[in-house]
Amino acid sequence: MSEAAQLSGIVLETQRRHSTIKLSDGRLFKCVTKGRQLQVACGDVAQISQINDNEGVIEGLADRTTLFYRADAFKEKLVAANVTQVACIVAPLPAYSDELVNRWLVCAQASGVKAIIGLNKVDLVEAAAAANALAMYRDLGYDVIPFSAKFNDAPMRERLMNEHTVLIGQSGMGKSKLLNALVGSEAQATREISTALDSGKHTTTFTRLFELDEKSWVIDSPGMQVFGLAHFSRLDIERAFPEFSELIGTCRFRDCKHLHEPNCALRDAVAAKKATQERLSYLRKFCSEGEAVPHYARH
Ligand SMILES: Nc1nc2c(ncn2[C@@H]2O[C@H](COP(=O)(O)OP(=O)(O)OP(=O)(O)O)[C@@H](O)[C@H]2O)c(=O)[nH]1
Ligand SMILES: [Mg+2]
Ligand SMILES: [Zn+2]
Repeated sequence: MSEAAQLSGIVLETQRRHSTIKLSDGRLFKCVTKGRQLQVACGDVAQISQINDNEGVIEGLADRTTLFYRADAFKEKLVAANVTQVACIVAPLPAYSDELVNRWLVCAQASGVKAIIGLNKVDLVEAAAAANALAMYRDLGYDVIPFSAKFNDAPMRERLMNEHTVLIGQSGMGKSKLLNALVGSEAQATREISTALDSGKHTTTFTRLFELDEKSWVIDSPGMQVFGLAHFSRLDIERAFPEFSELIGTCRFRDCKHLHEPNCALRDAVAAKKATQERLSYLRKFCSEGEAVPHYARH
């Protein structure tokens, strides 16, 4: 391999086989990925060979500390590599999906990544009800951080320092607005809610990494309406529910699906008000989706 192939840098942006890489000296390279096997994600550290001053070829990727991605029976979609935390961004308006929040929390937990919940738009009167609804996540051990990307991003900013974070959430929650507040410029386009909802389109169309300082970076991602967990086994998912994880394996039947089986430890926990029916329903739903996936689609 030539000496030039020793160059390595962080992936700021990637679309199919085209990526933008930033070297540690600040130089930017537009790169194509070599071969069809390699899947590159924002946050990856790529080894590149140089074609000229600003173009290169991605030859390989450094080992990842973490990989956050979604998958259904047919395909997987990488979201971010090497993140230390996932920040689920929700807002009172437009209304957020509680099920999606649960999917992200489970995905983060099963991927070994810390998750936090950012409640944006606390300047709106509707925020109080949203804060009440989110209190249950605090009881489960997740930090819920109320903030306003428009008027006061400080509570969130504080949580992003010295971390590698991916902002994740539905369209219109204010991820890009937060990103812009953090970097102090209109780096990412944002759109008024009414127009965003009317058009049914997402404002941010691809994932992008932004550095806050030497130790901190944040990835802004497009709004997501679906988030499959097909890459996890039943056990991975069961263990990703903190209130149920220690009970797994203690049901009367070893292969208990926690539906109608007698002496189910999870249902007993719900009956004893140590866990909620909603969370048990999510656990059942996420597990059954995984089991519907043909075996060959799994790794
Ligand atoms: N009132 C209020 N509005 C906000 C706040 N933060 C963001 N918004 C508005 O919410 C709308 C959506 O913001 P975006 O940042 O584009 O949302 P997004 O999550 O990036 O959406 P996608 O890119 O489609 O995923 C815009 O109209 C913002 O002005 C806030 O703190 N308060
Ligand atoms: Mg956006
Ligand atoms: Zn059970």
